[in-house]
Amino acid sequence: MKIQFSKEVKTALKTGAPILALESTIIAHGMPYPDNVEFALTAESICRQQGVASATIAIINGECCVGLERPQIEFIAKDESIKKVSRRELGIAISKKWSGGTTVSATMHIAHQSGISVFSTGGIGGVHRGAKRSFDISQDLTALAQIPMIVVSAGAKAVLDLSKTLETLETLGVSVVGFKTNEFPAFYSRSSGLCDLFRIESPGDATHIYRKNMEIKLGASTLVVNPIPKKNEIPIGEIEKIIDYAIKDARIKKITGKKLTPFLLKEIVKKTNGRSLEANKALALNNVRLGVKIVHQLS
Ligand code: PSU
Ligand code: MN
Repeated sequence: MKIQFSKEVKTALKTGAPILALESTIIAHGMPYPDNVEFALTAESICRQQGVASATIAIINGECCVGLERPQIEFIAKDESIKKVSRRELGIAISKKWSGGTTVSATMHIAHQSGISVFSTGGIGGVHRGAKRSFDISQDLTALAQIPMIVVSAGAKAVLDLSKTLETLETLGVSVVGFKTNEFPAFYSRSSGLCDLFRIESPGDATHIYRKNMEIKLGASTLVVNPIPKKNEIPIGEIEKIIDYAIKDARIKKITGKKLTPFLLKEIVKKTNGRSLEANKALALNNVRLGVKIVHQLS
């Protein structure tokens, strides 16, 4: 697979230095400009300060880029025509020379092909509410089932059916562990009421389990779920009404498929006067911090 590496990532790959993969749909479609640039640059600087190469992954003019230069980040964050590229669309994006943010599934694919084993995101995609009718289940789940990496996320996005998402992760054989919790986090909130997770206490626990999963040739990812910091959380009771409202609005406006998640996130930012955006940034950066510690343990 042809991959364009940044200087930083190329050097790290050569010397075996620690690398953390980061995605770009969260930049292009998950947050508004200029918050998204600030977020992306902060995420990268957290990595660098801790001696980890930051590998933000995106498609630029049909090239798979691993590690972006600042103008490329600005481009992904600003350009209105940037696509949302999932794993099944990677070949199309390359063939048609698209520029696009890569989702969790596409980012995992490229990271794995690059030899990178740890990836931090905000919240994974999953089973949408109303999936009984719509069949809308994110490719993120199948990618987690098929690609053996460590993925750090604040649970799955709160707009989803979290209980069905967790059940599906089980069906697909994904090894889910809670970082200092036995409860599946609900993205903006720390609790979901789903309390059956295996709890780990340290980044070392995560890497030990991942190594064992690799030894037994599990094939699926080790998903480390990391709750949003207390000071940034929006209690589930408060956010739930707003999510319900946004989902109803999406139904009325007939927004489906890959447009649905970005639409819901945007509506929730509007309805919370930006509080959900601050929460989203905080939880994603918190996952970067944990990802960095995990990468260090691994190398
Ligand atoms: N985490 C965030 N914001 C986001 C995403 C994750 O905090 O926007 C993105 C990821 O790229 C994920 C995608 O793969 O949302 C899920 O989209 P869908 O539900 O269409 O599969
Ligand atoms: Mn979908």
